[in-house]
This record gives sequence, C-alpha cells and structure tokens, in this order.
Amino acid sequence: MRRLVSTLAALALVAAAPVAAAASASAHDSGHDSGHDGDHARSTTVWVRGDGSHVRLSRWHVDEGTVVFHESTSNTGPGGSQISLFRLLGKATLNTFKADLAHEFSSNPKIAAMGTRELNRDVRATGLADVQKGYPASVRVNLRPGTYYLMDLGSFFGPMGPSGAPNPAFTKLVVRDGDDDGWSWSDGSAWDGSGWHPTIWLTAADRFVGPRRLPAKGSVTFRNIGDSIHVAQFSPVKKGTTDKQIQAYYDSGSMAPPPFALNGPTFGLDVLSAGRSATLSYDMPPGTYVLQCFVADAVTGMPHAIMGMHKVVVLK
Ligand SMILES: [Cu+2]
Repeated sequence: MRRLVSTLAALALVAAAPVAAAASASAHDSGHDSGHDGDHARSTTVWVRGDGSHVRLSRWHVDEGTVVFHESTSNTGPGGSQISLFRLLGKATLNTFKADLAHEFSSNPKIAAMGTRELNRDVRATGLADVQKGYPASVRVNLRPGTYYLMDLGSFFGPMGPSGAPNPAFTKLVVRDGDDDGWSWSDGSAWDGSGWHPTIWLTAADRFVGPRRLPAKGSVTFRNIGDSIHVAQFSPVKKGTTDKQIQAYYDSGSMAPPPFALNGPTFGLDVLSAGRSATLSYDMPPGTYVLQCFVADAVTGMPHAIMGMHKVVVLK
C-alpha cells in the first residue's frame, strides 16, 4: 500500500506545479524557440506539434541519419505534450504496444513491472520531449531506416497523474535508406553544431550520472547505458533541495505535496530505450530542478524515482 501512496506522490510531484506557469507562459509562446542548433549540413529538421493527444509533423518521411525534432504543444493542461518516437521490434504490432502501455500504467506493481519488460522487448524509443505550452524543446537523434511512430500522452497525465489506460493515436514517420553513411559519424559525439555540452548517463543501476550543473539555455545529451527504458523529467524544486530530502520524502510515503516542490514549468526527455542516446535542447528558467524517471521498475513495479532515480541539478 505504501508503494501505491508513494507512486501517487511521485506523479503528483511531476504534475503539481505547472498549471499557473503554463498559463502565464503562453503569452510568449511564439518567441521562445531560438532555433539555436545551427544544424550540420546533413541533419534534417522536423517540426512536431502536439495537442496532448495527437501529433502533427511538418514532414512524413526523412532520410536516415541525424534528425532534429523541434517540438511544441498547444495543450495548456499540466501534462502539455509528452511525445514518444519509437519503432516496433520483432513481432510487436501497434496493438501489442497498446497492451504493453496499459500494463506500464497499471496501479498494480506486478503488472506495471511486466509493462516495462514488454516495452523493453517490443519497442526502441528515442525521446522525444516532454514540453509545456510556451516552452518548446528540440531533440536530436540518429535514426536508421524503418517505420517509426509518434504519440502524445500529455492529456493522459491529468493533475492527479495518469488516469485509466492510455489509448493513444499514432502518427507515422518513415525513415528512408540514404545513399551515404551520413548517420554514422555523429552518434559518439556530444557536438551538436553549436558546441560541446554535458552528458547525463542513465545507468544499469537506475541512476542519473553526470554533472550537477547544466545550462538553463542549451543542450544536454542523454545516454541510456542501462538495460531498461527510462525517462528524464525536470521539475523545479526549492534552492538547496538535496537528493537525500527527496528520498526521505518518498520513503515516508507521504500523501502531502512535496515540501520542496516549486511552481514552474517542467520539461524533459521522453522514453529512451537501452543503448540509445538523444540530445535535448531547451530554454528554461534558471534554478534548481530535480531530474527524475517514473518508469516502473521491471522487477518491483515501483517508479524508478522512488527507488532512487532522482538527481538534483542546477540550471544556470
Ligand atoms: Cu528509469
């Protein structure tokens, strides 16, 4: 029981603050995307617009290689847009995937754990981003040829966390075979055309490993070197908050809002499969944030954050 209470608290933390911030931010919706990535000649740009439940793309096919997705949302709700980009593996179909997803969001930890194992087996996901209205973000990934799908679960995350089973609409993106090896040169590098930037590793111990200080406006590369899917969601917290305090809060099983939570926009990288990397570019208010993963543990079904996958960082 305590687990469930803590799960709800964890989800409340991610959904707690943003309503007011999202509303006040919508005023400068259009001026926010600086398009700073100074793309390499060989990267392809795709504009992605979510409304909380559907994804619209500026193009339906791209060549293999580096693709930069500029993502924004029209959803003023606290969930904004939470857009995933994935391809199906093995015998998985979209229906299989929907079933996996329903398991992942089950309130029964055993079923949630199964959902994570199924998603690890059935899909390879590379972001995209979790954004709120007024705070677009970009995700740079390397894509190999194949059929990909996008979905937006933003509306699924209400003020009280996820509600029921998700029933996402899918948007297809085809990645075509290019005639050169354009994709191979950039995957090992954190160079994105505008400079070097920090890397955060998502490890097999279900931890975030990397620098404590990150840019408030800039890029972070996430590398999943673990064996499970993860997400990396930033939520604002009070200055001076420690990971010890966050863990103590989760361990307490408290239903009260986290005492360290702050009002402000959240953002982050959506689902990243094991072995994948993605670079997230953003322009957010400076301050202290906690980076957290809410994927259900593949064994216990508990959200990784409660098991310790949180990291306090300062955006400057
Ligand atoms: Cu995780």
